[in-house]
Amino acid sequence: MDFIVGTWSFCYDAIKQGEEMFRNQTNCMDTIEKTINYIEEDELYGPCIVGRGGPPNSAGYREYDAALMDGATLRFGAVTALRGIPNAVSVARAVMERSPHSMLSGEGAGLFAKGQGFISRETPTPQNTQVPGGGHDTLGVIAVGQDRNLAVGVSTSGAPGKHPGRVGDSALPGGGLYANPQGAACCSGDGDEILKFCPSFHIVHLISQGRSPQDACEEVVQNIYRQNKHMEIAVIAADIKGQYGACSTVQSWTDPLTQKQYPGFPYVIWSKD
Ligand code: SD4
Repeated sequence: MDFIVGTWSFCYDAIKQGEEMFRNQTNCMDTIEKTINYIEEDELYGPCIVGRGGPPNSAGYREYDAALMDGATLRFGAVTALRGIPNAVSVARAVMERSPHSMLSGEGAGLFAKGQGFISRETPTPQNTQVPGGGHDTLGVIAVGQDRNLAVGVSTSGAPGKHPGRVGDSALPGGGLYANPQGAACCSGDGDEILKFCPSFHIVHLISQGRSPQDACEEVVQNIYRQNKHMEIAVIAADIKGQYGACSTVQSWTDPLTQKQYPGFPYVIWSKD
């Protein structure tokens, strides 16, 4: 890999853990899937809202949204409202690679996953979960490879206490993530609002027109902020030239492990140099 960029502080451990592998890894999809799986599988990261550690919906169980998109080919796979399978990004990848479809949802996504050998394993959900920053902790990862390709992936258990079947922005192409041959972007935040703005598509569109990722992120977040001053959104982006950017309306965040509060929106970058 040339570099990897991911949302939120918990991404640091996942990236650190895979560091040696990344140096020799050329496949962006493998890099993204492994990085996201690390957090999805770790209950320690409750109360962030990814995988096994995520908070339940209003009916008391977790439903996952996850997706992957490849920049060069626009290949895309997603699952939404998937129950009982925390490594949802791997199911999204299976949709992309082993089905004729791009997105599967709810019960149908679960049936597909079972058919592909994924094991349903619901773990107990925490009581009275306090999610830092109102629950905006979706994990998004962008990888840019030495072979000059790039890809993006996201995984979330979604807004805490959401209605069963609710789908947020995270797994929607153009909403929570997008990639084309020039750039990639993903979001975290209030998905019921974010999906109205297609921010990931907008950012990548601006990158395709020659804007830097930082510029593109700022323009899109400012544009959204002008229309809605109350929603939380955080975006990261990268381009094929190896530049990255980020912007957010997030005022502060709480470290899920230490419960300490910090200003702004944290993101993590790993670069081979
Ligand atoms: C959702 N966007 O389901 C997700 C939640 C989230 O950080 O934070 N994201 O609305």
